[in-house]
Amino acid sequence: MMAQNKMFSLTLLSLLVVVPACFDEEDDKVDSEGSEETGESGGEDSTGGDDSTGGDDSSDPDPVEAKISGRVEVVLYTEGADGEREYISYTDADALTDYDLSVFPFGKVFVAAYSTDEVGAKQFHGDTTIDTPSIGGDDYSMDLRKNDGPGDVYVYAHVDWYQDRILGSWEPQEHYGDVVPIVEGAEVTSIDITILAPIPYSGGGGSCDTVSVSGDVIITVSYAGGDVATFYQTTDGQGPYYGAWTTVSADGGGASGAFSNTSCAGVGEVKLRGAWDTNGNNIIDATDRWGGYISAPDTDGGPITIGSTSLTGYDVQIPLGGSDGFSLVPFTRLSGDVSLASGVAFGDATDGLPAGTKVYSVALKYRPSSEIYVSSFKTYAYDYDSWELADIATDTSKAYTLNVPAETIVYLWSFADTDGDGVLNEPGEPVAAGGGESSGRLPTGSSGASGISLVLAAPPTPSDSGGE
Ligand SMILES: [Ca+2]
Ligand SMILES: [Ca+2]
Ligand SMILES: [Ca+2]
Repeated sequence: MMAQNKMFSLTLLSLLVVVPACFDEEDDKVDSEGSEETGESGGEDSTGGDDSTGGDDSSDPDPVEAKISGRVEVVLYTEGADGEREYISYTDADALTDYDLSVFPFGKVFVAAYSTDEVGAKQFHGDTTIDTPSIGGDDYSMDLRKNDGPGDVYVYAHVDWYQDRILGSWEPQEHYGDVVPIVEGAEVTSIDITILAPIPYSGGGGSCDTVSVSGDVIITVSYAGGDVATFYQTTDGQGPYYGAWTTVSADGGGASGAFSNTSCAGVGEVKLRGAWDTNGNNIIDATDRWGGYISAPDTDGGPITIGSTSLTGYDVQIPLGGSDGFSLVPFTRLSGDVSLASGVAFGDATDGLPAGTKVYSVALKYRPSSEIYVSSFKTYAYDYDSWELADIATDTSKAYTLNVPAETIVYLWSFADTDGDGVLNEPGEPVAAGGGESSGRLPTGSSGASGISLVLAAPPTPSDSGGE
């Protein structure tokens, strides 16, 4: 394994889905496909001759432009002695770390909208960067251009937890909990995302003998500014480790510069990667141009092995083939049904729930420890369903479906708010934990889970006939 002084063993790690190079089409020039509809004339539109009238021009859909806005907040968690995620405020976390948590302790927050094409490749349609995020969250707004026409997009946010200006696969990220439909001219608001982040790590890495890997970074496409980061990834694409930044200079049709990365000796087999800050937001993100170590021009050199001596002459080419960036973690779904342990209808006169009850099924971000306020679901929950008793009185079960991030931990619960005060898990109020553990802990995996029954235990019976 790798020298771990910067590695967190948290399960932020994402499933590594390859992100092929499908970046920034709209930046400079419109390249080949997706020609413009934006009045620019220009594009040779081969196929159909004259515009206007045309009628059945059945080819590609017209690009659409839209705007998405919302708010991103980074909230903290800590892990209890039993390894369960627990909510912690910045103020309380301040006492546990050397960092000053009276100010936002992490780097920039990147927000992007993307969809996946028929072969699973991610296509980015818009992005924005919050340069100086705040405790308590920040508003964002981004313009989208979707060259493949109307359709659904995913919106996600990613924070530079390590402040190395490279967004990594294990840095906290979160998707908005549903797809966002995009049509021409749409202005979609309230796409709010809460990123769950571990409190800053204050342990220092130990010292070690260091070695370096050096060579040239070569950008082989038209260069219009922006620095390059070189770094290591594990052979399955997680990282970065040991990033270094290089300034490159225009050179022929592209750009080049010398880089050197220093790491502990004996790191072992890694991928040497390079990424160019194409969009100029001063961090490496999913929409930038990525590349890697080459053994010859345009030839992927494969993994390198970092042992006890420094390596020289290792060139990095950007872009390189279908070089992937890092994974994005889409959401998945948890589903099942909620019922009463007594097996009767929710509104059953003797063993059902009292009038005015509201029933919830919720995927929490933290282990519930005491009362939970519905009003704080925005912070505490990934998603929830709820029902008024009056609407489900004759049902014996209700199906729920919750959108949750893939490859994370959720705490799946059902609550019956029998006094309808918006405070759940109060003494005497029925609860049910999903996932087979008393905490309701449930790894979401890559594809979620279905058929999870949440059985609300022992509804308090009106004290006339002490049931069972
Ligand atoms: Ca980072
Ligand atoms: Ca960038
Ligand atoms: Ca209550």
